[in-house]
Amino acid sequence: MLAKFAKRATIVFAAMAALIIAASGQAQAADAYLYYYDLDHTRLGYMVHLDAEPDKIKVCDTYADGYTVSGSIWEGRTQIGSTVRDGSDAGCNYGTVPLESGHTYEMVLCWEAPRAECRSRTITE
Ligand SMILES: [Ca+2]
Repeated sequence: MLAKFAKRATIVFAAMAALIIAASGQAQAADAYLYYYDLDHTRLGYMVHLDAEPDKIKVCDTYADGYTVSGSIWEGRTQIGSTVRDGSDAGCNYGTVPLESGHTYEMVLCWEAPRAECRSRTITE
């Protein structure tokens, strides 16, 4: 009888531990970074999705070359919020992006020089 109770208690505790892990994983804010390096491995800029309420993006130009960088968030072909640009002044620029939990988005960071490419990564809110 005691052994049976102990076994059942163990199962309950294991289930509770799993629940706690799942809950803390969901509640944990996870900021996502996207860096833009050129072919010489020079960092031209970066973008961060700040996983707060409301969600924000931070865009930073880190290379004084006369070109800005721009960051944006996309869900498929739909842009969420506005494009945030930053030049080579001090500090970074911010924008608010209304992201919904459970959705998958693309962070896109572009170097605004002629014929430059963009970098991107997927995030799940
Ligand atoms: Ca620049």
